[in-house]
Amino acid sequence: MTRGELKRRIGWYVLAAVCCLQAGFAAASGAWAATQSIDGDPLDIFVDDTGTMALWYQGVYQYYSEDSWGSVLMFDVGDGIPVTEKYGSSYQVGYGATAFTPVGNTKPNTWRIVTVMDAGDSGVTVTQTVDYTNGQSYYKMTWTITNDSGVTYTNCKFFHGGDTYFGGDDAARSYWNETLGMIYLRNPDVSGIMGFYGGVGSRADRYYGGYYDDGNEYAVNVGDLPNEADPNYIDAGYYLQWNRASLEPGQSWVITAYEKWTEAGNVQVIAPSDETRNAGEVVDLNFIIQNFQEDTDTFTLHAASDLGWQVSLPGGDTVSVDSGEVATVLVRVRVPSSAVGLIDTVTLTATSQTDEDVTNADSVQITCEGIAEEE
Ligand SMILES: [Ca+2]
Ligand SMILES: [Ca+2]
Repeated sequence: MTRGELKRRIGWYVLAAVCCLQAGFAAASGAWAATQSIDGDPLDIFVDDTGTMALWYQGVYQYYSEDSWGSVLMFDVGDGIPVTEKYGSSYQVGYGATAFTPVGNTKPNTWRIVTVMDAGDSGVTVTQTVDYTNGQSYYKMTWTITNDSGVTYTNCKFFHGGDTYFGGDDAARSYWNETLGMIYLRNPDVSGIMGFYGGVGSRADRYYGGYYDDGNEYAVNVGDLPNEADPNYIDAGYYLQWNRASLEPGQSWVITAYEKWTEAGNVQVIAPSDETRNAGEVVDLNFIIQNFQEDTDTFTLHAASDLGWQVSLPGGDTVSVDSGEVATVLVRVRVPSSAVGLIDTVTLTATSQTDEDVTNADSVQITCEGIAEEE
């Protein structure tokens, strides 16, 4: 499918999305029954009933044609020479995937969209949950892939990605951060970064950043991403891939991922994934500091907890980073024994010692579960 065809196909949807955003009302037409939306700030998120998504950050759409962002699931079936079945969101159908069969698309609360899709008549169901905490510059995606059939599927692969736009200018370059397992973009004149990464325990097995059409070919047709990010390619798309050897009857495969945006700046702070921990635990968080200036610089670090939990910087409160390079900064957080049920936000700020206007911050949420200690 060409971009023109794709654009015409979704034209009604885009128009409706924009109208809805501008008017600020919850649409109730028949055409809208299949799409759910989260009206937040700075993010607005739309999900259709095959899992294709549109998203605005600070009022600017972030994927080409506004909704070039979706999932692909494939697995092998049959003895002897197996047949690979490939299912995808409506966005990926143009590249050769069979569309997921919509089962349900609901909004259990203001900040969550749950989309249930069948992979044909295989008995495999994908439940995509999108969660957003209003005010944050990231959102969470959870895919629960359940095999309700009586047969085992092998060589299971799940992809999510598409054609990124980013920051009002379709001229983003892609990079890979090995520490965070994050594929990310820069659009130097207009933005900070836009990045996509697996959650705790869900690090992606493979990645791709570069020519958007190649990304779709790798995901849908080749069936493996090449572990490449091409920073020379402008107009990038990006993808992540997760693998699982088999999915047996009754088993579920749960994958989590986040996508995030940061403010423009020549230093970037990138937080790790959100964590859920028990009361009384010590959590070590590895933040990334990246220096996009032309010279080596030293940054002053400041870690803070919204709820006043004890935070420290075991490696010291400054870090020196060469031009274009990254450094890892450890932030240690002690979860109080009295914190059960609370969610804290921990923020690391880095500020240049040569130019205090070169500053950036990013945050991570720690959810405290577990049994409170006996008083
Ligand atoms: Ca909004
Ligand atoms: Ca692009």
